[in-house]
Amino acid sequence: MSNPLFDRLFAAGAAEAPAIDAGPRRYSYGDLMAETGRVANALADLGVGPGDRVVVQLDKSVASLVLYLACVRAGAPIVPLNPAYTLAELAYFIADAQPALIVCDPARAEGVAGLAGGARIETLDGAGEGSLADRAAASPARFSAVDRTAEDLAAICYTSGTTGRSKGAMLSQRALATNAQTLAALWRFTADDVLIHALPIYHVHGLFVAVNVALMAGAAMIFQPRFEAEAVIEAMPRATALMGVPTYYTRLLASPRLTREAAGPMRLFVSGSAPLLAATHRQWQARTGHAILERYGMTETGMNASNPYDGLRIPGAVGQPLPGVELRVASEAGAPASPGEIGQVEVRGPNLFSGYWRDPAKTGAAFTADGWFRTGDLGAVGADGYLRLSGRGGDLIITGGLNVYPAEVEAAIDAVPGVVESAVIGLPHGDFGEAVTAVVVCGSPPVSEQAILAALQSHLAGFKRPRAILFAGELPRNAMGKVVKAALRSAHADLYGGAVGQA
Ligand code: MLC
Ligand code: AMP
Repeated sequence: MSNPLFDRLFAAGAAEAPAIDAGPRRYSYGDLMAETGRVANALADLGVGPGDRVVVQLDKSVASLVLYLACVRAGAPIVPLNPAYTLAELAYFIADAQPALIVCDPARAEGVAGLAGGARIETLDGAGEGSLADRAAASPARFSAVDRTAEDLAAICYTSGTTGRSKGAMLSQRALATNAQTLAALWRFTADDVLIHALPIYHVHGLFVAVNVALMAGAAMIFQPRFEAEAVIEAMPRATALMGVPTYYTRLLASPRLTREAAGPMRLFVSGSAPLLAATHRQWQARTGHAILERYGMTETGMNASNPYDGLRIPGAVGQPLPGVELRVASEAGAPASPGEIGQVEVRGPNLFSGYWRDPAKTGAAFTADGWFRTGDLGAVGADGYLRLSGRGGDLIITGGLNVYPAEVEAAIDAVPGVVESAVIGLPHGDFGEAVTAVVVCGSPPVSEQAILAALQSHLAGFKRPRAILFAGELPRNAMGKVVKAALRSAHADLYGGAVGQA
């Protein structure tokens, strides 16, 4: 009888050991266990049973972290969602996931009620106050973790589709537990570590890499509500490790307070979710004396590859397959690529998701006939055994570590009265790596940039809305009539000053 993920998350931390430092409030592993028990009891009282989905759209707080742990303990798959999503975006996820419970900010409750279907709604705000907190406070701390098999689901995480709607990646207890265990060992996490946790916890990086790795090692976390470069630098003397997206590293480098002394006590800086420029890697090493450890993963697979803890961390390379993970590159013809040859990256291993929620057709299409997952990423494995990524098959834009699918943004822009058509591209940007940019063809009378942005406000989360809108008489097309986005990208490559600023 066990709950493999929950058991492992709490296996290493001694009850009295520090787990979370959240400003004035600190929590030991014992406190975390008790808080988690109260929320798990509250979930049970609300009728949330094993397998029931819990949709969570909350600001980052210790309470929202505890809710994740309580869902694992209660056997209820969590569906974490970016708090920046509009109600229009939320409607799809709720209809698709069919949750038993939705937990949202009190300010959102009224709007969410109109979308909830049969789901119950409870609230939690950024300070951890709300109806769920009230229920938990009145509930006992003891709770027997619900029995789960390794194949039972722990989470459903939505990834946007290149075409069509978002797909819910089903993540099992096995996938999450084995991946975090592997990373904790590879990156040498122990109970002596203190991780600066500045990432959001609605995505794989902040939740299943940062939180799971730290807890499984019995380490402590300095839990910051959002990324602020100065707050991270301030925490470094009390910490040993940081995980972040490349934007964190470029913003930290922009601070004169980032020095070798400031970073001195730290032992590990991990980057992932988007390409880390080799220039950033080198600049970081020159300034702090530390080589950033870059790793590669995705929602469907967790982490796949990592630069080594000992040994060479190569700028521009995402490293070697993790222990237990198989990785291959398929050439265009489907044959194994030769060393250095660019092809499709495919992976296999216990870290893989269990398919897309209620979508066997998309699940089937995501795997090769011999059972490997097609990541959609392009890359090459060199003679040195390191994987170097060189782009993606589709037009995916990664901005500040968040994925944006042009098709979704184009559909929203095209729906604005007066717009004839649009093409959305990512252009090099010093802060975000890539910036969402729209090229729009208008009818007569023309529509202004402000009018388009205002119309998008209630449809798209801020990170998906274009940083700039360019107007054109027509879009470049090839002989097949398809918009040639590569031509648009090269024509406007310097719109934000190119990638130079990022180095
Ligand atoms: C916020 N904004 C962004 C943005 N984040 N715009 C583009 N890209 C982003 N990533 C917009 C807001 O809508 C707002 O616009 C304005 O920027 C200021 O918002 P903010 O909240 O103050 O921004 P900031 O706090 O500076 O956030 C930027 C950030 C954050 C980079 C710190 O986005 C972040 O923490 N990103 C990490 C995402 C992450 O965890 N990715 C991992 C995915 S898992 P306006 O117009 O409203 O003013 C994954 C798998 C793997 O990929 O391998 O890990
Ligand atoms: P997501 O769908 O949000 O999980 O994003 C996963 C995608 O992020 C991957 O398929 C890659 O394209 C990208 N990604 C993750 N880590 C890296 C990295 N270290 N370098 C380049 N791209 C990365």
